[in-house]
Amino acid sequence: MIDISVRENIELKGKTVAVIGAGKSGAAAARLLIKKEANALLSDQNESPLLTKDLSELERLGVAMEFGGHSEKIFEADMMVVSPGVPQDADAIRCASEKEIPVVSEVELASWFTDLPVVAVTGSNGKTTTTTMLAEMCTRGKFNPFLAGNIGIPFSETVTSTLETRPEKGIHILEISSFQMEHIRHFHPKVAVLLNLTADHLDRYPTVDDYAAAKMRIMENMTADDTVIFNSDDSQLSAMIHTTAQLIPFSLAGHSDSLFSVNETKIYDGADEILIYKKDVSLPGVHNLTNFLAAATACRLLGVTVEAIGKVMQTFSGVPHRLEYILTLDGVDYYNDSKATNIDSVKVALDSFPGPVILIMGGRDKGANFRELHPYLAGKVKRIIVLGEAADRIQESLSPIPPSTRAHSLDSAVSLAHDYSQSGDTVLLAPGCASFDMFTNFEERGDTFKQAVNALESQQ
Ligand code: UMA
Ligand code: ADP
Repeated sequence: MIDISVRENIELKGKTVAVIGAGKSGAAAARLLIKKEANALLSDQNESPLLTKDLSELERLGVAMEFGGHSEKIFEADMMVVSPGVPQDADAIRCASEKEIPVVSEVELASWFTDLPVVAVTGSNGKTTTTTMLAEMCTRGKFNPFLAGNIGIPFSETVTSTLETRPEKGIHILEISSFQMEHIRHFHPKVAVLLNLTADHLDRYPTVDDYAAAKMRIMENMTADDTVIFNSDDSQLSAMIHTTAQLIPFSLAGHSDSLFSVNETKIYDGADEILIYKKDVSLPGVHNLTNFLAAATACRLLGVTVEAIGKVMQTFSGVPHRLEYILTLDGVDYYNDSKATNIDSVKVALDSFPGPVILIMGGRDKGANFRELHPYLAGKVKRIIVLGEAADRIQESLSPIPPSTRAHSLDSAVSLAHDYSQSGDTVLLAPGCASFDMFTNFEERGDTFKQAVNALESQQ
């Protein structure tokens, strides 16, 4: 077995490490292990998890692989690395623990091999947006940020890229999910950014408390030399914070310890100088102001200038599929919020527009309580167009106010929205559901929506 009790003494050379899950994280972890002269065994329950390109590259590097099930070989390993998608109660993990094989997450493994500072962002909503804002502010502030984590780039991949040369002003900016925190031991961000906490992933965790506890492990190894930046407007989140690290709040409501303050029209920096007029902030929605404050607070702490921060607030173009502006046609604005896959993100999307809104909703039902949307629809949403597996339940929960229409494809939903709209309206795709009933993922759903909207323009 590998002794992982002291980070600095961990030695992988010549040891065998089983990597469970051969998605992006597993493949990147295997590459890192080979760099560290370990023997990597990549194991997946699925028959063909990897792309052919990855497969042949890993074969060339000497990674042993088994697909279509986990064999007994994984229990002969000296350590186990787990991909985020593998649940804690999976047989492979339970048995390894019984056999006292050390089990670590992919993010934990990667963290052993970098001394660059880590800024880690977590929360139930807004992680990708805030992480991307942060990286852009860091770049403008002359840092060399390495963006990774749940955003789609495994931490092991960026760490491997920094192994040989320690990049000047390098900094890891990580989007962190609850899954990635499940098997940490030493993972230790210099700065943790906590955005918000609402129920999510209840298909993986028995209770909301279990989900929250996994997320809050981000602070587990932080000390008085580190900083936790948190949204003090979120009382549920604030109540979960127990740490010896320094605490810096950010707040729209106002907090005496926050580095920025906000009034009706402006955002001020610590010196009470105007940082930016709200009307000049590049993204719509109060939630995006919160995301900007979170990113700005982390960046001030790192030494990024207020000028650089203000500039990004003004020019940041957003992340595709998150309240993404597409075009204006006949005076109607079209927005793609395909990543709004839960009720909270639909609420913030609706809060971002004065109305009237034509809302396109539906997809795979995750059991959400659509009735919670009633107060957000009233007086604002003039019609809902529903589609997908959740269509009936949405109609039952929300009708008769506002009126709703059933569409059988996203293309026809766009065309119906166009027919119902008039100048001054906003057409918003904010499904409040997963995409898997009709699409491979939320990106494909958003792209289909954008194509249909662009087609409307070219038909004119
Ligand atoms: N598997 C096994 N044995 C098991 C269970 C699963 O072998 O007992 C295998 C599956 O067959 C599959 C692999 O494990 O081939 C799945 O691994 P994975 O889902 O971790 O795949 P990755 O491609 O490595 O993606 C992961 C994250 N996935 C999840 O957290 C589910 C990606 O987040 C992340 O971008 C990526 O690592 C890079 O860090 C995705 C996600 O949906 C986007 N995240 C959740 C979210 O945002 O809500 C948390
Ligand atoms: P995550 O990475 O946490 O899923 P994203 O930045 O991808 O977050 O955004 C997911 C959805 O949540 C989008 O619909 C987006 O408009 C919405 N959203 C973004 N920031 C916030 C926030 N601070 N609070 C609530 N919803 C948000």
